[in-house]
Amino acid sequence: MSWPSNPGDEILTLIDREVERQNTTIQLIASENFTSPAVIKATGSVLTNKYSEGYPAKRYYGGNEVIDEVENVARDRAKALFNAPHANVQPHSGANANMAVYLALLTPGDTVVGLGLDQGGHLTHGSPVNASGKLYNFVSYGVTPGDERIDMDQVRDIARTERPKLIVAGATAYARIIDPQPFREIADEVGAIFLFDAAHIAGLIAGGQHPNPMEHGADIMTFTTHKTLRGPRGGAILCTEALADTIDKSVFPGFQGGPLDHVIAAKALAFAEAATPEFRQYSAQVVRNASALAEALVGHGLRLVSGGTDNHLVLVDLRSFDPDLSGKKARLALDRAGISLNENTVPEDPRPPYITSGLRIGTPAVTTQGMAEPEMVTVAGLIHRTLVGREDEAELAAIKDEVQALCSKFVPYPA
Ligand code: DSN
Repeated sequence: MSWPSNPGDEILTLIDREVERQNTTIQLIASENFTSPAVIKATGSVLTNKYSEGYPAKRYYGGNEVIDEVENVARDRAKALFNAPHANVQPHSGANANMAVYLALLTPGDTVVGLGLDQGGHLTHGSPVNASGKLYNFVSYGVTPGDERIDMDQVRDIARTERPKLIVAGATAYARIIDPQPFREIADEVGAIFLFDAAHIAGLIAGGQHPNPMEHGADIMTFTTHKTLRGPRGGAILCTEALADTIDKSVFPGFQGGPLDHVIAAKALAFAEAATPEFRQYSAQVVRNASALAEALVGHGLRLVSGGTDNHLVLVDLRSFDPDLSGKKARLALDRAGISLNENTVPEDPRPPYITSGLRIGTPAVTTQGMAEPEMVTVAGLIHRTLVGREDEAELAAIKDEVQALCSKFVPYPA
């Protein structure tokens, strides 16, 4: 047979351009990473051709003998990596993983407690614009105005008053360790189920840099596989044996159709990579790099929410640096200088989420490409120069040249 082929198709050209962009600019989006060639190979494999609704040995389609093995390997590796009794590796994303958990455990209108979006939480933790906030009665907790750490007294007070069915821990823009233990104690006191959303920090947990919620009382842990964990884009759910059947039924047939078998294969490869001593060193370096970046940014006069970081990211509050500089304006200038990151709300942000007063800066990707503390000092200097010189196109072009020179020493995907 002959396949249609158009080597000049603009999409192929665009893929080449994106490789070039990733190789020559600095990736500081805290939820991004560079995947290994093995992970990329699996996501581009013929496993994408298969339909396998159901679970291993319980499929609705024939020809799944290979896929069954793939999914079993992925589930076993996920369980081993996080010391979890049960794993579901089918969620297409972290948002789907969370939604599947809610649909499994809650009835519309039920009360749930979670970290507010403007305090560092996630859309799926009850934002009114998300299905979670539309279907369920989410009551938000936040960070303290003082040290800007999660206010556990508030979590306890809200839980005692609201008697939620579910308590959600986890964040997308929070730079500190989240101790699962006090959440467990509060959940026990009010009779709630405890979900830890480890989307951002799954790789840090696997690498021993953050307490493992599955070993500290979480009933369920959802996570994404593509952030600090450095796997393909996707989600997964870990849970106790008691919840396994309910969770599985909620993912399929409750919420999703056929699994993405090529992605499940890539997840399995990433789980194996994350179980190595090299990955442990990598995740320790992610944290050291974030600390070095934090210190250097503070040295340039930037205020960090909570004053620093324990994990893979820092959250910069731009208001004291320059009241006229929104997160959005800063991000657009940094884009022109070849530095990719995202604007982010800061606690009690007076600006709307589309504009914001903050920047979220993460080190997972730059650490994968081999950058260490000295480069973080350089990167902080380049960020500071960009913020100061944001109206000066010549300065931005000069910074972009320096960015390119730096990146040329740490090329993630050489030709
Ligand atoms: N988009 C993810 C992040 O950047 O944190 C959350 O969904």
